[in-house]
Amino acid sequence: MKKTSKIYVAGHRGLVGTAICRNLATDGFENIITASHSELDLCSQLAVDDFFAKHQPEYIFLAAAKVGGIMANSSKPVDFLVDNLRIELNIITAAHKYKCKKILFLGSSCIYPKLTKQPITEDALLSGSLEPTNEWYAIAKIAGIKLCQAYRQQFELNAISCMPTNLYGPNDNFDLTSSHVLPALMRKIHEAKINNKKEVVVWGTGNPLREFLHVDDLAQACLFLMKEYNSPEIINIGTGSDLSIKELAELIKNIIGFDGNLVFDTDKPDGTPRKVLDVSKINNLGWTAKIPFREGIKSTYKWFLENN
Ligand code: GFB
Repeated sequence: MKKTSKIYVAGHRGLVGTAICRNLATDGFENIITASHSELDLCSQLAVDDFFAKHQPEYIFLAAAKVGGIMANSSKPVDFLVDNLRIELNIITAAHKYKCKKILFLGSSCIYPKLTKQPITEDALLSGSLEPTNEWYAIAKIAGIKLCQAYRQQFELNAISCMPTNLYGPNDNFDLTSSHVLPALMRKIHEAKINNKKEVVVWGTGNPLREFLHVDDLAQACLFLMKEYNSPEIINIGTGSDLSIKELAELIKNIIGFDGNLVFDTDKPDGTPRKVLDVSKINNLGWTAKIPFREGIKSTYKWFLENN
């Protein structure tokens, strides 16, 4: 990938897409193409085809997706399955048709079985049953992986797939009905503090274990893979360490400076009990996460205060 290469970032307004654009710009890439939802509906095959015919991108970061936390995933199965299948199919098909040089597809750690061995190695894919709260999203993402592998096998498209762990950072979604846990707890704890509340409600038991990666680390990993990785096999991106939701809530309380109590709403789902990725494959290739968790949460909180 040259500094002048034509690079299309699909999903450039989301958490991941903004970070990829930011990191591409910092690294001196000067020919980045983007299109907002009103300019290009990625669920429309015709629109995507026209866009590719007009712009002929050489490299594609496929970061566009219908995403959300545990409640959004389980309450909108059609949106999570259909929108994601359409987006992937339209873009990967167009990448082949318009002879793009390389495409990076972003999957998710939720593609792995609910009760698989931890830390999760890439070969756990399709070795067991999925977590029911996000199986719709997971099935769509698995289809995206298989599309990349199929286009590589049949047509030699250089399509690679990476599996990021749970992400956080600037431009995250802080809407309490659709967000992931980290931005949700940040907002709830912040609002409890400024409104002098005595407690904050945390969904589930607080026992599930999750791994969190700052989205700037993810973006650097994506750039690294676009330059260095050319295999049909999926590759994990994460830190390799995790903590419980209760510990996460305590950490955010400490950073924000809230000393009220945590109340656990066990009517809400826990989801998968543990989801920590084995990242030895990408580490051995030469990439590791750099942003310490506490620093990442602090800078994300600063962003939240400035932007919400
Ligand atoms: O981040 P999250 O929504 O998704 O929830 P998953 C993680 C854990 O945090 C669950 C708990 O055990 C939630 O019950 N939690 C506690 C909360 N309080 C809250 C809260 O206020 N909001 C939210 N959202 N959670 C997602 C998948 O699973 O992981 C997606 O649904 C995606 O498909 C993503 O793959 C990476 O980690 O359980």
